[in-house]
Amino acid sequence: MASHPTLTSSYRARANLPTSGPLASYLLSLISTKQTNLCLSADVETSAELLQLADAVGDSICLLKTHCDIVTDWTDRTSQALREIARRKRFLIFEDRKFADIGETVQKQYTSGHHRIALWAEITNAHVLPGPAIVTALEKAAEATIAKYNTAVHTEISASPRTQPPNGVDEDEEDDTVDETVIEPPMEVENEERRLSAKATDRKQSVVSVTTSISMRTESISPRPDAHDEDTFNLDTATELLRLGEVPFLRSLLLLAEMSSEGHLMTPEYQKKTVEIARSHREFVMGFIAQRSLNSEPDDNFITMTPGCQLPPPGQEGKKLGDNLGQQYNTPRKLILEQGCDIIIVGRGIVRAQDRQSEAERYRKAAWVAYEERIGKNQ
Ligand code: 5BU
Repeated sequence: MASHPTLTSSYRARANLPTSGPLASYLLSLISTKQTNLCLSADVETSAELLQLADAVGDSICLLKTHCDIVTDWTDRTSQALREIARRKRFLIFEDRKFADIGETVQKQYTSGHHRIALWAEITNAHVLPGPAIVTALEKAAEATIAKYNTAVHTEISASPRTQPPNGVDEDEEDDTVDETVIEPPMEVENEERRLSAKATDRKQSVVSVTTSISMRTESISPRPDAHDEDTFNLDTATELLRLGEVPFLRSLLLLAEMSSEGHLMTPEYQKKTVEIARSHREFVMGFIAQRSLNSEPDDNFITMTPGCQLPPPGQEGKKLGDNLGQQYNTPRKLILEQGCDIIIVGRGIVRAQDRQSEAERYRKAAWVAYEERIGKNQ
């Protein structure tokens, strides 16, 4: 594998590069703070199991990957509850939707329908098979979603008659009689404590149930987490997470450049074109799904996320693993250390374990040790 500076840089150093978009920067900082480059692929079929899994494994992951269309009873409540766990356990959500249609259609698939992915998943992915317009279309839809959200929050805050309370609802400010001219954020939250309705500024300015969630979300709109010195990093994780702040309400895309399945048709030529498309959308495209790092130009700082990862059972080290349906597995060490990948994506390796929480920790440690070895530990 050709050497590239991103292969030997720490996640934190990469977070602070100008080539990291704001969400990528946040994710890299989060990885560094939580010391986890593990993404859980939560391929379960009910909302209850999804939420239980997210809660059990949340501390060990930087990212949770969903296939919302395999959850039989998915509703807006599922996404709301998942977001709440993500906020509490601090991880990002990645819907593995693999868009692959014309621009007009993917915009609708991304923002509408039963799942309304753009409202709750910070990250999604796309094939570039239809050509580069798929990226432009998704980027526009993402921008519209963010703008709508920011307008809703901004209107909410500016409609407030006085300074927003630092924490929690100020009961005195509530006026339940006002429910006209409701401005809904894109994520409609039914929870009583998270009422986001605001009335127009030309009306009596007394409503506005400004809640904790609003104040935190508003702060998170700030584009980039603060850069820290490497040596402030001995503070404990909780303090660091507080300092990092909430996940910003932003959206980003991964391009599929190389699949893990046997005999996939993504040739080196296709991959090359995929990287070129990513380079012309650096703000929106944070990286690739691939089996190796594709960073090659000086400005490349793409994040490589890699499915097809399992630890072999004891005694079977070195054996080629698969699932008899085309999936091919590599170890965290091979993917992170030898192939230069940044985040391992693990599904059944964790989901089918008896103790998912401790198995997730085993994967987290294996991938983290491989990363430390790659960058030369004491950096
Ligand atoms: P597994 O149980 O660890 O094999 O699950 C892998 C997950 O990653 C699963 O959700 C797949 O849909 C997903 N995946 C993959 O396995 N290979 C790929 O190339 C891509 C996604 Br893209």
